[in-house]
Amino acid sequence: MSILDPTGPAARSQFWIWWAMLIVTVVVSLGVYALWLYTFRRRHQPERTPREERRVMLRWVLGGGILLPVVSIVALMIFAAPTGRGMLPLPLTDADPERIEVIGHQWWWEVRYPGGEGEADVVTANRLVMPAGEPVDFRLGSADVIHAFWLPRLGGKRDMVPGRFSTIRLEADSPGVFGGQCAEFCGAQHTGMQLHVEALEREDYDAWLAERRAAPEPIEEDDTIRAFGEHCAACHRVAGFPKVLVVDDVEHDIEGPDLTDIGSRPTLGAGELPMEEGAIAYWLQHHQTLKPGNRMPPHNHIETETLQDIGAWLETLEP
Ligand code: HEC
Ligand SMILES: [Cu+2]
Repeated sequence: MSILDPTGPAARSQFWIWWAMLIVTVVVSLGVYALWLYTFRRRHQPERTPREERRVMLRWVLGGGILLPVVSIVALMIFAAPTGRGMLPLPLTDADPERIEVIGHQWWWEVRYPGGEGEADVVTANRLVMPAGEPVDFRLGSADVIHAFWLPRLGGKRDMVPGRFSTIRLEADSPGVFGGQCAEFCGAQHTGMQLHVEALEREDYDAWLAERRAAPEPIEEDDTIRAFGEHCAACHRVAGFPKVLVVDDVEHDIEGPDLTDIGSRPTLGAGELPMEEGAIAYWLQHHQTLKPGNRMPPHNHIETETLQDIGAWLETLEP
C-alpha cells in the first residue's frame, strides 16, 4: 500500500513529486527558520532612515512573500504537470487501452468489464483484475456518496462522484497483487472498504475474463436455492439464477455485490475476512459484528442451518 514503493509509471512520477515537494519544503523551512533566528540575533540599526526601513521591509515582503512562493510553486507545477497529463485518458497512437469500470458503494467496490455488442458485462466485486504492462482506463463512478479510488502502488487517487463518471489511466509494470483503499471519507465503514488488485499477464487476464464471459451453468432448484431466492436474490445478482425464485420484497434502494464468482474471490466484505471454507456462512451470521453498520441487514430471522447451506452453495460459485 506504500506510495514509496511505486510499480507503475503514474506512481513513479508521483513518487518523484513527493520527494521534490519534501526536499523543497525542507529547504524553504530551514531557510525561514534560519532567517527567523537571525532577526533575534541582529541588533537594531538606528542609522536607517524611515525611508530605508520601508525599502528593506518591501524587499522582504515582495521577495520572500511573493517571489519565492511563486517560483517554488511554478517549479513544482512544471514538475507535476506531465504526471497529471499521463493519467488522463488521452487517445493513444497504438492500441485502445483496456477499459474497466469501478463503482463505489457504501462500503464495497463494484467492478465491471464492459461487454461488446449484445454481450453482457462481466461483474464482480471487491476484486480488481487487470492486465499488466499496458495502460488501463478506469472509469469511476459512485452509487451513493463520494468515494475515492486509490491504488497507492499504481498511482491515483481520483474521486468517485455520484451522478458522473471520470476516468484515470494507470498501469502496472508487471504482474502482482496490490492493495487499494477508498480515500474519501464515506461513512462508518470507510476504512472497511478495501480493494484487492491483481495484475495478470495479458493472456492470463484474457483467460480470466473469458471464463467469466462464458454462459453460466444452469442452477438446479432445491431448498437452498429457494431460500436464497427468498432472502438474498433481491439484493444480490447471481448470473443464471432462476428469475421466478426471486422474492422481491426487501428494501430496494440498497444493492449488494454481484455474487456470480464469489467462490473464487480472495476476501469477503471488501477485505473484512479471507475467503476460506465456511467463511461465507460465518460472514452471514456475524457480518454486523465484523463490519458494524454495513448495509446488509442482519439475518437473525433465518435459521443457522439454512445460512450454512446457502454459504456452502455460494462457495461453489466459481467460473
Ligand atoms: C438489503 C440488501 C441485502 C440483502 C437482503 C442481502 N444482502 Fe448480502 N450484502 C448486501 C450488501 C450491501 C453487502 C456489502 C456489505 C459490505 O461489505 O459493506 C452484502 C455483502 C454480502 C456478501 C459479501 C460479498 C463480498 O463480495 O464480499 C455476501 C456473501 C452476501 N452479502 C450474501 C448474502 C446472502 C446469502 C443473503 C441472504 C441470506 C444476503 N446477502 C442478503 C446487501 C444485502
Ligand atoms: Cu470511503
